[in-house]
Amino acid sequence: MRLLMLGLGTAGSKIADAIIRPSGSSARCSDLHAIAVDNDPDVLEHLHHIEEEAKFYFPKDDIEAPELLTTRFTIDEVKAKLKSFDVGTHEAILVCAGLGGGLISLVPHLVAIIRETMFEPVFALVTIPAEEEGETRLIRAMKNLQMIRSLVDGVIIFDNQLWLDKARGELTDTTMQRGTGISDKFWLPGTSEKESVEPYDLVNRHIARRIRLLINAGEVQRGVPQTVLDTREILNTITGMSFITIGLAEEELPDMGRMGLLKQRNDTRVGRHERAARIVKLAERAVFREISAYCDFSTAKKALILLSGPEDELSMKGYMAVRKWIDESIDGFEMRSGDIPVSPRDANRVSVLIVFSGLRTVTRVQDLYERFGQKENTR
Ligand SMILES: Nc1nc2c(ncn2[C@@H]2O[C@H](COP(=O)(O)OP(=O)(O)O)[C@@H](O)[C@H]2O)c(=O)[nH]1
Ligand SMILES: [Mg+2]
Repeated sequence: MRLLMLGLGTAGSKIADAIIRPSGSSARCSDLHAIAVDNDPDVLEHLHHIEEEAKFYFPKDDIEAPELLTTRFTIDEVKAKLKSFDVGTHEAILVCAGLGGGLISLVPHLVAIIRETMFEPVFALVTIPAEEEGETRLIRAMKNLQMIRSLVDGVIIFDNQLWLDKARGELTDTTMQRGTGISDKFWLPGTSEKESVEPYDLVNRHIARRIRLLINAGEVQRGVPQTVLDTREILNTITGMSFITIGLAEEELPDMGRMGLLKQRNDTRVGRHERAARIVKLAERAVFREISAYCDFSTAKKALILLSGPEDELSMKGYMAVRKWIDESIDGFEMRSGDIPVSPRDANRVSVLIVFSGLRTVTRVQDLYERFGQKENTR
């Protein structure tokens, strides 16, 4: 998918940078562009993959005062950058931002500018703050979520609480078993290992992996998929669909040296069963544990299932079982699915990605409304 990302604030910029980062078999994608806007020059400096001329500094105090000339000044710069792309260069726009932050206040201005010049759908990718950030931020996040929901064609929600907990757990595990490099453990081929990985960096990688798989699905693949998913179908699943969540579970396969043995085993009845069961278990994990934000997916209007991995491992039986399960579980009738066969040399793991859209709410947002809805009205 030809995607233009707009990263606002620290969270948004870092997430956009993580998405655009070349990884493993998928080299830097020329169809992917990102712009970053932040009030922290240090953050902008440390974005490694977004081009220098696509980074914009925005003075901190000016955000709340869009009428200020200095505010207009930066907005105009961003506008010029947006207009520098030829008409039709992109198929969708993704605005990334942390709901508890300040730069998210620019969304109305920026979305208006995008709508002036582009007809493509505009989505938001947002993070809900963690509990430790305090009540004020949580309340602001709820207000911002309402604001953003009415402006864009769909909101992909990531819950920082859920993902920070996971990231901290993963980092503790890795420190305990020194020797396995972080990059191996988190499947970051081709990246030089950092001295210390911040929990947020890991969260951003989890976010990026989900988005990258989704946008790469619509591309021409090397293998021949049994069911092709094109960009149009992916966009159809999420456009006009309010809240969206994305689950992803992956399993590494035994290493290459044993592939021959593995292949023999695959051809047996037990092997076939195991491959099907793996797909089903991964799908369950994607939905119940590794989802961007917990939600009651029985309220989803649409869903999308994407399998990827070495061709021999993508069990048709498992795939059909997952399709049936999701189809029967969601409220709506629109379910799409497809697969991306990859060469075992490129990626020796099986992934199951599931998107739910048209959700009325997600569990954590519902919880925040129940706790703070009253206060929000009185503030
Ligand atoms: N996932 C993720 N969330 C972040 C990151 N940095 C900050 N956040 C979250 O985003 C919210 C907004 O922070 P920030 O982006 O710095 O706000 P801004 O720069 O003022 O727009 C915070 O309340 C955090 O919940 C990050 O790197 N990754
Ligand atoms: Mg910031």
